[in-house]
Amino acid sequence: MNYKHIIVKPDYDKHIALIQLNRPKALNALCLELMIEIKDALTILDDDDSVRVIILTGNERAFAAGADIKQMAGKGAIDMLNIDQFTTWDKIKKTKKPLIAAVSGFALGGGHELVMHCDMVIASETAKFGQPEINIGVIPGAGGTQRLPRTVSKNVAMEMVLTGDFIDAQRAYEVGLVNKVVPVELYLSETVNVAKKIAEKSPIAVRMAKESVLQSFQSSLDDGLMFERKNFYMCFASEDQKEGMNAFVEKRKAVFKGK
Ligand code: DAK
Repeated sequence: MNYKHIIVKPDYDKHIALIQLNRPKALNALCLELMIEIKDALTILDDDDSVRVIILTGNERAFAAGADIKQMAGKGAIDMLNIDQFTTWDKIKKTKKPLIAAVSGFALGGGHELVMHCDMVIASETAKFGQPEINIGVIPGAGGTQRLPRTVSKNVAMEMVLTGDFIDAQRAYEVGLVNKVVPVELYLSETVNVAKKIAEKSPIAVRMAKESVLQSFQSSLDDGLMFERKNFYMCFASEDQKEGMNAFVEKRKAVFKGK
């Protein structure tokens, strides 16, 4: 899997794939080509049965400092409409496997929106999160105004979106934007530790669980409960359910095959 703006390691660790954004000179700004590469890589990894968890990361200085402002600066509304970036972003949103962001340095604008497309976030102490689009005369365009208030409080979302101020890793942890903050030298290895735990579970149950949690953001409680119920029953169609419950009864560790 050779790309220009990202590095992809399908077997970074057992059942764990890694996508690393790789435009360091531009702080990993998300040019259109980079986003298409992420979409392509995710499509392949999501279909690869040997991959159970996907990690998305940048480098120590930046996860991503946002969409590429230099690429956007001269565009008009119809140009933006015709570029139709949502085909790309929607694919990221629909990734079936767990996506974990390993964030160090800047995660800003579209970079932060990309982080919010992930299912969990491990941050280095040096991470900085923000929606600074307001400083350049626009607003978030890849879900920031909608996902942020669903993740943190309305007031924190307003603060970030209206002032454009960055928040540091500790505050991001306190407001629920990240799962864990670790020293910078550990942010990737700690993400792998979390990914390993998930990779040992039944991939079918993991998929049902991810789908069900995400469904809670777009349905009433009763509709969501019905969705969960169907996914719960679906697990009983898997060999993994038999293996998991038999292993418990037999006092041994379950070995899940994703079948
Ligand atoms: N775009 C392009 N280049 C960028 C960039 C960006 N977002 N951020 C940084 N760079 C480049 C700088 O231009 C500089 O390049 P050279 O001048 O050396 O060629 C290099 O990265 C290093 O940056 P600095 O010299 O500025 O480094 P500093 O440490 O001084 O400052 C900074 C770091 C992150 C505070 C600063 O670079 C900065 O404020 N960057 C811009 C952050 C920002 O405003 N981000 C939001 C962009 S708007 C959509 C999807 C997504 C979006 C919209 C729609 N659809 C699906 C429709 C997203 C929009 C955005 O993200």
